[in-house]
Amino acid sequence: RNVKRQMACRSDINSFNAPFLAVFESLIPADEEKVKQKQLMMLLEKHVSKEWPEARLHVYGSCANSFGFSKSDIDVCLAMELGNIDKSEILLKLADILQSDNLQNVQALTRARVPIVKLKDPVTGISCDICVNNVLAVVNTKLLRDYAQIDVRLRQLAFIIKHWAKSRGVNETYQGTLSSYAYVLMCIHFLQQRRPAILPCLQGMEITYFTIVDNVECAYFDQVEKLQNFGLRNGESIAQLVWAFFHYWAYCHDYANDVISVRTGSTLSKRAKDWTRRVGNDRHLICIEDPFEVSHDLGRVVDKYSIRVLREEFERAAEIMQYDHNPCVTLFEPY
Ligand code: 3AT
Ligand code: MG
Repeated sequence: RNVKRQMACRSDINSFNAPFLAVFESLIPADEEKVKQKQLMMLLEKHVSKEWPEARLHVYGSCANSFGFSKSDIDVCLAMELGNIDKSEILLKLADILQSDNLQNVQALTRARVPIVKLKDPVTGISCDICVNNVLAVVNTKLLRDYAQIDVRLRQLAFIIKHWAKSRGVNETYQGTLSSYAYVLMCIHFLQQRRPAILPCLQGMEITYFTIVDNVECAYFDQVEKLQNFGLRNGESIAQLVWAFFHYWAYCHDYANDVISVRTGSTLSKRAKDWTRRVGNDRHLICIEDPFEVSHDLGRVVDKYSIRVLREEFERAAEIMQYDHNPCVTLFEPY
């Protein structure tokens, strides 16, 4: 542990490109599903605009950031001026309105960490969570979507990593492992670190997109159609990248001292962020800086026990990528 193991990649690695791409393809939602999501959004918009004409609905999370699997729930944000009205009041009212349409299981969860209305559309079978004014999540969704348009290998890699994390039970924030959002940031960071780089650092470039949300400045270069050739100098294949991703998190990342930072395109020291000791429930055992809310460590859910689980899973995956005869199957075996 903690030793930087410089393993050379197996010589037959490229024979696994086709099977990994097949895994990726099998997880992409079909066009009909996207159509159904739009229909449900239109239904929600009709109800919302009748009650709150000034309000806007935004899709965020995996249905909008281009990292969504087929059959994902839709995350929706209702954005509106609240004045001195309570969020719970809005959510209860919304639940009431939607209940009267023929939606199923409409439930207002007003005491959750992020209060939401949950529902299921009986026509399409799609489930949906609606929150109020979580606008930063709408902006970080755009950032992820913009990164995905620069090089297809990000979307391929992130699908494979999310699928691995879900199969291995390490995509459960309530059990101290990481969110899908955190895994995608780990993929972006990793591709920014390749030499030559496969992804740029959008927040380090000329600002073409700017907004202030909850007193947080969000600024970056979003004309990603101009960056289509960015990653071309690096010819690494998807199988090589999956191998290197697990190698990096198993043997190369300095868990004791480093913070990964997509915002700077690099790593920062824990000392510089004052993330060296436990404060309340934030233990900082694996540090992933949120690109906009920079005081927010997405690894804060990880505890003494779950960090071991995570690192053992990275090591298992690295070993499989190095030695297994059939990594595209073994990697995703249920735990
Ligand atoms: P799944 O396909 O549902 O696993 P997802 O991308 O929808 O992946 P989540 O459901 O975990 O991910 O989260 C929905 C969105 O909420 C993703 C991101 O825009 C935002 N988000 C999630 N966790 C955080 C966080 N800790 N800080 C800031 N934004 C977050
Ligand atoms: Mg989601």
